[in-house]
Parts: sequence; C-alpha cells; structure tokens
Amino acid sequence: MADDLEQVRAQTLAAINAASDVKSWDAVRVAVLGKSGTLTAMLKELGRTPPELRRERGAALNALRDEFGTALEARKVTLQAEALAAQLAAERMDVTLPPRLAPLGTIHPISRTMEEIAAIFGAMGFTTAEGPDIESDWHNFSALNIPGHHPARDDHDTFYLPGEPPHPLDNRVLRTHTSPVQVRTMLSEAPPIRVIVPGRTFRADHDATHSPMFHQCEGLVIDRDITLGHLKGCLIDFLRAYFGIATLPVRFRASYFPFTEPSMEVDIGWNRRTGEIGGDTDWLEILGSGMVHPKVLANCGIDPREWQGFAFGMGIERITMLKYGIADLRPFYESDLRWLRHYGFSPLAPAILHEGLSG
Ligand code: 2NL
Repeated sequence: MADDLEQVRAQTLAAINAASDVKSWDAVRVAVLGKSGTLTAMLKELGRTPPELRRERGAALNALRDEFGTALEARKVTLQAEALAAQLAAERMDVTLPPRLAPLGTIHPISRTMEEIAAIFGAMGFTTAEGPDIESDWHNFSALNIPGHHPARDDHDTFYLPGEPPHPLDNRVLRTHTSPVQVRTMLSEAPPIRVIVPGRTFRADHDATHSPMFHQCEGLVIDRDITLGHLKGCLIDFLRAYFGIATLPVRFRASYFPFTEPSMEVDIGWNRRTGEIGGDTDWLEILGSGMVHPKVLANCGIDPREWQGFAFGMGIERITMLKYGIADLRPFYESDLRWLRHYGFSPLAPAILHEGLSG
C-alpha cells in the first residue's frame, strides 16, 4: 500500500478507536466517509490518477473503505454496550432495601369514638345519617316541640347567623344538637327508622369544660309498638359494648326534655374517687333519652297513633374522655401533634365490632 494510504489508515483507525461516545464516533465517521470526508475525497480524486495506477489505487481505497466501515461498526457496538452498562449502573436500585415509610397520621379520638358508636349500633341494624351544620330554627327547635318562647331556647345559648332570614320565623342557626338531622330523616323516609347521627354541634359556651363547638351522637328508632323496654335494652347493650364491661351497672332516672315523653337520663356505675368506670359506689350521668314526643312525630309527618319511637343523645367528648382517661377538653381542638400521637388511633386498625369492643 502507498505510504499516504498507510498513514490515512493508521490515523483513521486510531481516531475510530479514540471515539469515546456515540457523538464523537459519528464525527469521526462523517470526517472519513461523509460527503467531504477524507476517504470520500480520495475516491473522487481517482479520476485524476494516471490510468496505469488507477486500478490498483481504486482497489486499495475500496479495501480501506470496507475496513473503516467494519471498524466503525465494531466501535459503535462497543460504545453502545458501554453506554448501556453505564446507564444500568447509574440507575441501579436495590430492590431488597426496606421501603421508606411515609409518615402515618392517627385517627382523632373524637373520630374513633364516632366509629365505635357506629360499629356498635351498626351491629344492631342502625345506619348513620349526617346533615348540615347550619340549620333553620324550625328544624333545630320548633319541630322538636321547643317553641319560640320556651326557656330551652335560652338554655341552648344558640349562635344565630347574621343576615335576613329566608322567612321571619325561620332564622338560620348553628345547630345546637344533631336532632335536626333526625327531623330531616323522618320527613324524607318512611318508618321503620333506625338511625344514629354523629356530628358537630354549637353552643355559645366557652370555659374549661365547654367548647363552643363540640360533638354529639343522637339516635332514633321509629317502628310499630316500640316501648321503653326497647329503649332500655338498646342503651344498656350499647353502654356495655362501648365501655367493654359486660356487667356495667346502668340506671334510668326520670327527667325532662321537650322532645321526649317520658324522658330519662341514663347513669352508669363508677367510682368517683378513683375514676374507675364500672364500680358500684357512685352514679355518673352519661346519656339523655326518652320516647319521642307525639307532637314531634306529628311535626315530622309521622302518625303517632301508628308509630312510636325512642331517641337518645350523648356528648362524644365526654364519653371519649371517660373511656380513655383524658382529663382536659381543650387539647381535642388544638391540633397538638404530640397529644394526637399519644391519644390518636392507628388508621390501620379501624373500629370494627367483633364480638364487642373492649377497652
Ligand atoms: C342529651 C339528651 C337527647 C334526644 C336527645 C331526640 C331527637 C328527636 C326526637 C326526640 Cl328528632 N328526641 N333526641 C332525645 C332525648 C335526649 O339528648 O343529653 N344529649 C347530649
């Protein structure tokens, strides 16, 4: 081979092997075999080569072109393999590492108690109903046999909403109990009814033991021939399941509510000195209840001669504090993460009634 070709060959093969990535590899390819590449130029010059040398020179150039093509292809395969290996190394992951745990929140004790109540009454065939925080005073008071002049309205210390009422007798209020949801249920559904209504309630009260926003759960049963016996059995079963004490003493004591007749407050046995629930030394008031007043049934479109029922109500904060030994009401609403982690419940272990809930 001519010296000049030998030199081109050596330089080109060196350049091909020096290409360190696909980009520089392509630059070498273009510089040699491209339109104005070195070998392309030499092939073009073949026409000006003296005829006696042309054949031999042509064969040599063609051989070089084949050799460069083969070398380029081989280098490309190597570079692509190297690139793939580098990418695999960079993106390597250890699938045997334990997962990074996302921070897990906790279920607020108020929510937990509402879930437990729903689980217990759910097992007795009750469904859960919810309704608006803002109510008309008809749904909140009048339908429940609490007329405008009744002292119970003052007792409630109601938040009245500002602005023109849609009707002079129908001011809007923040509901003072969840009863208006039961009123709505009676108006929209035919008996029999078995429903519990947990939710937020509001009263203009604020001191160490009262918050202007708190939670209640009420319950309502409407059916034919419902008696005080059904009320007592249902609430005794509920309280024993909720506190997880099969022998919990329960006492019914005559009382007064405008929406029930007769009305009863329900006490459980406890020990005032130790705070232990289930003792038999003292009584602790825990629920209000009664047979739904015939006027309330009639107000809600239910014929009291055909249907009877009982209703009850309880404060969620109070029964939560009793069950879990929480002494202060205020942290319920302060979103203190340390308190929430301490008193909160795992979202992975929801309240499910399985042969009773226990402490
Ligand atoms: C208490 C007392 C009570 C009711 C709530 C009720 C609801 C309707 C009809 C009749 Cl729609 N009664 N609810 C009845 C008796 C007592 O709650 O101490 N709550 C914390």
